[in-house]
Amino acid sequence: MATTFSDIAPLLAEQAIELPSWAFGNSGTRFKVFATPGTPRTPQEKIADAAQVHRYTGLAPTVALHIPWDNVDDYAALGTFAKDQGVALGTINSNTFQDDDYKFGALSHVDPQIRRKAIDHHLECIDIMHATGSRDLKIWLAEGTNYPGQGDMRARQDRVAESLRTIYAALADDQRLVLEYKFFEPAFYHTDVPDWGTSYAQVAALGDRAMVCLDTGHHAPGTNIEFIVMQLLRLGRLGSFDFNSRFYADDDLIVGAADPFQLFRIIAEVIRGGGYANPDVAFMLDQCHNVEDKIPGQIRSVLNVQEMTARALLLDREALAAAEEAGDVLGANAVFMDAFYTDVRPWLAQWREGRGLPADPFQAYLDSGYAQRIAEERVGGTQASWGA
Ligand code: PSV
Ligand code: MN
Ligand code: MN
Repeated sequence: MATTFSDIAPLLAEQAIELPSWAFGNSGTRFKVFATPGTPRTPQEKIADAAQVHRYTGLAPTVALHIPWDNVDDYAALGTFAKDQGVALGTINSNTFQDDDYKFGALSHVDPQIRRKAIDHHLECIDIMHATGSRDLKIWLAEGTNYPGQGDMRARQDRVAESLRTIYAALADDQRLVLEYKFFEPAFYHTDVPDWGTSYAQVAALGDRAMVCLDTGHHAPGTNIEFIVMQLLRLGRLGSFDFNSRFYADDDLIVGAADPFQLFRIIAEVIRGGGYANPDVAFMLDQCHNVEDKIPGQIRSVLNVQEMTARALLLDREALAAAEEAGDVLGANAVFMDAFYTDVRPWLAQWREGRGLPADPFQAYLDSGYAQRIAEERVGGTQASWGA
């Protein structure tokens, strides 16, 4: 029997998407960062903005922090502040890419003292996780080389493994390490964790609470990302997503903007593999809003994820399986495409209203006057930016 909207309603109610604190700061390219009035100046203001997204969509109950960009004296108090705003603090992201010492690597550096410094930064992040009640430590390594021969790739890999072992050993039993991969940038010849296979090999050597983070923008163009999703779920190591979209490289644009069909295919595979509404697989955004307003940009993003999730949940799996088994190539593809082409927006609007949310969260936010208020109130101080 075909899946209906009422069948999927309870599953949709379970959706939770984590927002990155850095999405609320100003960002840009190496050519120019355009500032926006009302941009947060403190971690508290970023959290307050993130809470607006949750308030109008009901989809974004947690906010990820980036250390040291979100440094505060009292993280437990920051957690209480978040709670008062209606959200909770989530993943803690480490940062080993903005210190001169890390020019030639951090966890992979040849100098044991620099490796130690990078490891200690992660131990500090774990302390913060204790104060915030965060489960996940997310590590993205900006290390690698620019020229063949510049470094010994094998020795670097071994040093990353050893450093990760030390960090993993410091986690509490209910905490996880999530290792992100990226095939280029800032290093351009090789990166030390370039692909899901390397991330998998590294985390598998650590233990059950080490997982892979899949950032949708971190693959070569044309990569079949849903295949990677399938494989990591199959191996029990898909820990989280960093959702965003891209036309060219790591563009960090609004998820579902560049290729909604790819987002649909990814989420369909998550559902197929038991990763949907499964706390083991965290849905997060990793985006920057260079020219669009940030809060509406995040609202649009979580709604895009919700819409593609609804479509993917509507996929008639029985009909699909029957067509697949019968070797009915076009029939199977038609079942798949039917779900993708279903316009779920009118139904989602109604469903939201039934749950006490605005039918159109985007418009409700624009009408709320919040943007005008923060533009007036947040004068003086330094606006946050991606990187501060
Ligand atoms: C850099 O590519 C990056 O976008 C990674 O995806 C991290 O998740 C993020 O920055 C924050 O460190
Ligand atoms: Mn990322
Ligand atoms: Mn990235």
